[in-house]
Amino acid sequence: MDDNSDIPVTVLGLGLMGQALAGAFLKAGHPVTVWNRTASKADPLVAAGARPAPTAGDALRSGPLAIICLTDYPAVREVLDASEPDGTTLVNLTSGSSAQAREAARWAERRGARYLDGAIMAVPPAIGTAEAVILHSGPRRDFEEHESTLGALGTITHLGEDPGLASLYDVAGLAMMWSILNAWLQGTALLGTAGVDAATYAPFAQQIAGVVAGWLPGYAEQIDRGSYPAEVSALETDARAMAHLVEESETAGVDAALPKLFKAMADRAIAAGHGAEQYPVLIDEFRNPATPE
Ligand code: FVH
Repeated sequence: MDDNSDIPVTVLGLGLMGQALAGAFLKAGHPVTVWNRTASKADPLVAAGARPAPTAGDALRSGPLAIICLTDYPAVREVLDASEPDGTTLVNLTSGSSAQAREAARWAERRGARYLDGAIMAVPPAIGTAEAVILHSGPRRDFEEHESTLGALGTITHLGEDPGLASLYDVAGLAMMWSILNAWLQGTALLGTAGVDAATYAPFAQQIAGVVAGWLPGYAEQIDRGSYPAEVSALETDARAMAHLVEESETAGVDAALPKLFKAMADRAIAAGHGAEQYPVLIDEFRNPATPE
């Protein structure tokens, strides 16, 4: 029971995630009002003590804090346009782009509501535990006012005043996740052609991922300084190893598109004179996309 469990909380949207969110607030002892387009989805939560609201507008009027978690931002606007959220602090945990988050914040301000955006970096079963990382962006005062209540959902963080930050961190985190998984699949497919099964390679891949993760703080310093002295390895050395990866993949009949992308970006940086610098110098290739041929 958190120390302000008498604060009422409204949850709009009772899909897989919304149900978990409402359940966590109930478990923390808050009075919870719920609304969902398909009303029957509220039934298990009502049985657990939640109050069902007949409309979203009625739900929003039931307290100072409303969590909304629908499929996408157009759905959020559809629901909120039909209600008067003035005075309520809206915490939008729907996935979307930073542009959609900033537009939603402007829309809420025009309607007299306070708006915090958020990105859930967890699956429904983790909600209510420390493993559930939830990133917030928007006015710090709104975050701080409701921090204790929102903390019932998991480990929450305020990233900054720009409402778009949570979405940007979300997609940046997904970029890390998919890049690591795709790189692991590339290696697994390659080793599979030599009879090495995925379970055998996985611990080696985990060890590599951990080593590379350790490099990030030092590489980040180089990027923020704009200076990339080759303390560990020069980009030209990396590019030669990338050529080996392309060659091995093509010889083994494994898709070489990802290795070729690595090599193409390194070759562009080398052609621009950065071959003797360290790997993070490639940030400039990401910041200045190559013009499509
Ligand atoms: N589930 C997960 O693991 C991920 C984890 C990371 C964050 N996502 C995002 O959370 C949003 C909701 O995801 P969800 O898994 O709860 O999605 P569904 O189970 O499909 O529920 C969708 C709810 O949205 C309602 N809804 C959709 N369109 C409308 C609309 N036009 N008007 C009103 N409500 C709408 C839907 O209502 P109903 O179909 O039950 O009547 C559900 O309540 C999402 O952004 C994920 O990316 C989850």
